[in-house]
Amino acid sequence: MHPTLGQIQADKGTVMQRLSRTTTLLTVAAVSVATLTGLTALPAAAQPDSTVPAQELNNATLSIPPLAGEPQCPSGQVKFTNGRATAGELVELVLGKPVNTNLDGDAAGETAVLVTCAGVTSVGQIIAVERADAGIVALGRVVGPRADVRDVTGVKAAKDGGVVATVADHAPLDGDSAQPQTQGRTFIWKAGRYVQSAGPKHFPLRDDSTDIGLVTGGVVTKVVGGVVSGSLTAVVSNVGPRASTGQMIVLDVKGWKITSDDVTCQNPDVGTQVCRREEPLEPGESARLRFAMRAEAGSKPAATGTARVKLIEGMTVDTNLDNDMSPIRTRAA
Ligand SMILES: [Ca+2]
Ligand SMILES: [Ca+2]
Repeated sequence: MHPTLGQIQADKGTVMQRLSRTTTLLTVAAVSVATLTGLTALPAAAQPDSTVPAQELNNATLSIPPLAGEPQCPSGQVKFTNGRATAGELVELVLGKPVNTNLDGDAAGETAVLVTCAGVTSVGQIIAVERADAGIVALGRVVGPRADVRDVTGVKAAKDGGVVATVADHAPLDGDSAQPQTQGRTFIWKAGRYVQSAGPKHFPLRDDSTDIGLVTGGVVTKVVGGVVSGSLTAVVSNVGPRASTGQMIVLDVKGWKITSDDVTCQNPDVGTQVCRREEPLEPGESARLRFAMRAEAGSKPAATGTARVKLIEGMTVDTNLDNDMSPIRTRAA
């Protein structure tokens, strides 16, 4: 990725990489390439292959980008052993088979690998690395879950450089009835970021998909007997085009105890509150929900937070994540 080698050396690096993925065979390969191309063989140390073999990758410390909405998945500098990194009893990161390819304009090879966070849910992303003298260099996330992609489940080298990622519109839970649609989309490194260079850009509309959204109102708080309280209104809407099933509302505003008469909230303690609304919403229909917020005397509750709506998993799929989140903002009367 970093243009430190000359073009000829870099070209050789790519040929070498095609000839062999193992460090042991590289010296032999270098001689063969030099012989075939008539180039002068340089000392092996001067022309390192910048791809990273599976054995080395599987036991390395890698820089793992965080997965949005999956705080239980380890991120940052993560040490892998035999391709796995465990976080608690229920969550682990699992490396797939690494793919050697040329992600960018420089001819040296890079390595891409699928990193799956497996637990109650299973969500994948593709990261890229290369080897430099100092060790394995992180080249960032090639593709991960985002608005139109919920999951990444595979990676292979693209014919003309880059990688073909298998992306899915749905990350299944155990016992889930909504099967993901998958597509192959090609990504390359261009002008300082990973961009899609081939393959479909959107998923076709599913039979079981719709678009649910959430809008919150401001919270005006008052203090009575040292207790701060306020009322939060959230409107959940079904933009359509199909009927939704139940919805989950996740309220994240630290230091507040949140209750509701309109929905069933499972967490009585102060912190993230998860509430379920089981009633379906027809296209165009919305539901106004009220939540009571309360903070104990002397506590320091957060002034702001977020509210998010999700469809109860496994029944229908929300095709648009951009309208799922709304801020919680409190202010004193
Ligand atoms: Ca390259
Ligand atoms: Ca939505």
